[in-house]
Amino acid sequence: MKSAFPGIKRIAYEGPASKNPLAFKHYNPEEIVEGRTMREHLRFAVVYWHTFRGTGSDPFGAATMQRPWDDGTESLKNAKKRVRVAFEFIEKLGAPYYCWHDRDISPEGRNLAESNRNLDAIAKVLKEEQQRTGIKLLWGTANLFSHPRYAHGAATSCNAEVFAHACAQTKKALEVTHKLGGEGYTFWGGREGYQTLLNTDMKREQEHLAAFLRMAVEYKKKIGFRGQFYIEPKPKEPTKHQYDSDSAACLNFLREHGLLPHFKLNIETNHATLAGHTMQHELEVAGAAGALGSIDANTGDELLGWDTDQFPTNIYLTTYTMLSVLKYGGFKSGGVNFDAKVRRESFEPIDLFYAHIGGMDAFARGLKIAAAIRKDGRLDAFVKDRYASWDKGIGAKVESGKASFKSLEEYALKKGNPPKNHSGRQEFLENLINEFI
Ligand code: XLS
Ligand code: NI
Ligand code: NI
Repeated sequence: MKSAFPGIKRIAYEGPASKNPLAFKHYNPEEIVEGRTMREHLRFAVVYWHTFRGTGSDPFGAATMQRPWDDGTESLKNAKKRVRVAFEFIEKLGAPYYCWHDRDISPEGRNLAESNRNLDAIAKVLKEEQQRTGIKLLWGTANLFSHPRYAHGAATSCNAEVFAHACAQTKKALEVTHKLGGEGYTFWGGREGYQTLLNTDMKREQEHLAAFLRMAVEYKKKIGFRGQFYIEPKPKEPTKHQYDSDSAACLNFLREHGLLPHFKLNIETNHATLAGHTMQHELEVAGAAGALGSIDANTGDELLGWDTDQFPTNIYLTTYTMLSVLKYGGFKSGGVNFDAKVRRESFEPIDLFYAHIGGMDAFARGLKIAAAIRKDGRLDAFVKDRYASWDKGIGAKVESGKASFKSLEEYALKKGNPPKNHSGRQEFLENLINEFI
């Protein structure tokens, strides 16, 4: 097959002084940071759906993307060709992983059996390309939101027939993920939510969602799939309210249904913004619960209220993200997955390279800056010192469970004077971060 990206060679690390737009300035896969290579820390993944299926269409206009290798049809032949192109791209970029939805790699058939056969045919080509290049599957997932049958949701549909179909589709997607050596599987509740409570039995729908996930856990064990399960929080879009609205809601749901041991979270930057949180907040909530699994690296536009899925280039964002990731011990099964799309106006194939190179460099810088802040130690020391009153005396008594309202009243009465506080020093700390950026 002839090259889809002629003239583009494997993207190399050329260092910060390079002016070559097709080179890494900061992502040096072999460079050691905190005892691990950058490749091992960041575990970059390319998403199949935006990068190879994104057309650039929006509610106001038609497709804009120039993809000369793609004939625009839903044929198996075209789907197979696309796989070769995808692997040429990922290999030239030097990303070690990729991710897919079942229906963006292979066409939906006239019925489930035909869809399954299509998926098997494509999985065969994916396997060949994985073996040829050494590129691995970070996670797979089922698209349970595009087809009209999922208009009312999939696992939370009011229609039990649709629920059954969604389970069958997920079973197959799990098998294919397993067959391709996937290191994880993500559940994003595409349309699992509601548009209006007037027609919705919320409790019943959530119980169905739990039943769906319970069966997935069961089946995972049955087929011996050892990859990590993730839930990806998102508050809205396409529905008015999605049940997996943010990290806290997901954790509560998983705990309520006894599913927490089987899942971690896949946190997406733009979803955090839509939930009215920062990425750092979402990562800290997940991390504190031991559930920080993976990230969908993108960014939203602060002035737009929807999931714009832009490539991340903001160094503060990547620094804060990597500070949290390092704090909770780094990625195990997860990685930095670019769930991001080039703008509609960036329609040439080469823009795909610029976008990913920029995202990878931004994360490499974030990683290096976060490691430098940790090595410096002043930030950590400040936080530790801020809570010093809990390390001894009355604080230690409370933390060890040896205090009561009565004993604390006695203590406070004896102390008499109002307790003395120290400054929170936010501005001082913001300046400290800027020393490293
Ligand atoms: C959509 C989600 C989706 C998941 C995978 O907003 O980010 O792309 O990552 O289903
Ligand atoms: Ni995502
Ligand atoms: Ni998203």
